Amino acid sequence: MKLLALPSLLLAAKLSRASVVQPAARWATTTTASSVPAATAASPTAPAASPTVTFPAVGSIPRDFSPQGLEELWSLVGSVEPPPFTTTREPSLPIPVPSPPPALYPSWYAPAPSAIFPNLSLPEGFIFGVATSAYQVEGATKMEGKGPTNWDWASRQPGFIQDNTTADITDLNYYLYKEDAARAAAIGVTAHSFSISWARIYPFGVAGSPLNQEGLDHYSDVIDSHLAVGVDPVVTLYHWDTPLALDAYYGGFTSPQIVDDFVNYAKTVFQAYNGRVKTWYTFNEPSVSCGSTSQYPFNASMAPGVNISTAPYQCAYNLLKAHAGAVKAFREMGIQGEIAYKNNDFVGLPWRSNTTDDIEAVERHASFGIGLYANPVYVNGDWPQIVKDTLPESYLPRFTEEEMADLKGSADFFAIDSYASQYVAAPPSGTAGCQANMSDPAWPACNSVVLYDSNAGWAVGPSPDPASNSWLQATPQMLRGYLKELVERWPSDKLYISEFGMDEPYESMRTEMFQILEDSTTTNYFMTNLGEALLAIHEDGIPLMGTFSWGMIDNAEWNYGLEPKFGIQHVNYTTLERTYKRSAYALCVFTLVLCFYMQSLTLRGLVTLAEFFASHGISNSNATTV
Ligand code: GBH
Repeated sequence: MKLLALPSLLLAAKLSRASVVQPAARWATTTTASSVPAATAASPTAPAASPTVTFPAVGSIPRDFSPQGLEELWSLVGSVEPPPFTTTREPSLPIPVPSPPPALYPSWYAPAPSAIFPNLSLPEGFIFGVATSAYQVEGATKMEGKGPTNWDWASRQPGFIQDNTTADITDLNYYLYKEDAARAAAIGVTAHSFSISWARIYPFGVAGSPLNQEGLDHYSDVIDSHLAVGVDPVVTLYHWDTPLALDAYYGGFTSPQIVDDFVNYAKTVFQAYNGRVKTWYTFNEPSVSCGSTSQYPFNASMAPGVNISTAPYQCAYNLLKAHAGAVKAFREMGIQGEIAYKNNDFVGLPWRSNTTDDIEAVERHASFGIGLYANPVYVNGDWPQIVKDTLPESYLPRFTEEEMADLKGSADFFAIDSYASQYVAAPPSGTAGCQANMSDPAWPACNSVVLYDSNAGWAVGPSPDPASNSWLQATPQMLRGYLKELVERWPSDKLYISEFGMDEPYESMRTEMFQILEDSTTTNYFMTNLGEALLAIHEDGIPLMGTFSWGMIDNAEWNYGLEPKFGIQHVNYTTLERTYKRSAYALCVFTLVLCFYMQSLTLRGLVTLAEFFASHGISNSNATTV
């Protein structure tokens, strides 16, 4: 199997790989189907490959909440590129939606799903959402009183962002949110899941520090602008961007001090937007951000007594308490709507189905990948047993009875960023041997993800852009089993796919718009996953009530920069113009032009349109022509 030719990957610690979750499937160094892949070969975090960064010693920066104090924090970041304009742009309405593309395949090759799924409809109130996050789309990094964040700082550290871009401007959604909301509405999207940047609300992060009214007003208008076009705002409080002040003051999420500061921020936001936002998330994918605390360059700031081995687990403990505290406040304040956090990762299938150790590896993967956060919240208030059996208390603090009581039930539904589900294998030393040996390279999770089968070495599914090759594949055939495992292990009455999507292979290498917009791999990813989701609802009884496609627009993909293209809309980074890709059309559900398109492409039959429209209270005879 061909190795990726991306040597800088080794340097630029991939944030997602940095996850504590699992030492990742290395893309195979061999196709020998029966050999177990090395667990953590060439770790991107290898100290030799990580340039050193300078960050002031934790606690050495005084808590100076004056404008000069803020400038001092910004000086840690360095210069920031100013946006090309600094006022909110009013879109001209209606948004033009060009005629849809022709069918992807001849009908003998891709039969209409309506023929395959007769009379299946989506449940009433099903949400067709899109998703983004503040750092990835907003830009306007230093505008309107915002404080610097960990990512504003990290994106300037040597070798960290693979394509050397920053997110200083990215999509400039900070000034273009009205247009983005209207463009989402124009293709039938019913909700937009976005995040609020904590440092725009509290530039210094801490409770008792100055509130930035401009930031609070900004998101208020973002929310109103969505409501005005019929797109429900779904708000995440933390999508990996910590106010840099908190890293400087006490080491961010590796310090217990973060708990009160997060709850203070959460309360401010709840109060401000109560009644207008109906679905809330405290955290996005906590295992990823906690995993990154021990990774370059974020490991430059850790709380006293915390080291790179313990940081992810100290973070998990603090973050869960922050989550529980925010949810407690949410309920005490009588805030309307529902709240949860966004899970990531999957349970997976044993790589060698008849191998006990791979079956055990799946359990370890589930426990370390999802259970570390989801067991406390959805099961019993406590860490998974496998995790407790592996990690001593010096790594992973144990919860008090009171903490457990606060955690248990601290979510109203279950949200999963269900990008892919793959195989899981035991490490070469075996799960038991690995668990007992703290110096095993696969310790503590002691499993690895494998992206190809154990028989002939075939991929689990089509590959994304090479930038995401290390973890992502289109795996729709795994989705039903994946969702069943989630519901069985972490019971809830309602499930959302809070993110799913794919970066179109090689899109960044293309220059012609007609080629860029033809994102057929991504289109197939969405259509096949949605078809399986529909079957999961009907045949497996999964209480799935919404899906959120990542991303609403192309955006800054963390340490990969602007290169990978996850958007269902293209963004021209010179003009900032957005253009719908094929995948956006395929996802559309409401607009009549596009429903017409649905007759000719894969989304047709995903629902019986007449039923779908009726269940949404939309009566239009054109809608019944399918
Ligand atoms: C989401 O996370 C993010 O929420 C979003 O911001 C991002 O833009 C989007 O995905 C696309 O990447 O390297 O084998 O250790 C993606 C989920 C979870 C993917 C952790 C990588 C680690 C796998 N990520 N996962 S591995």
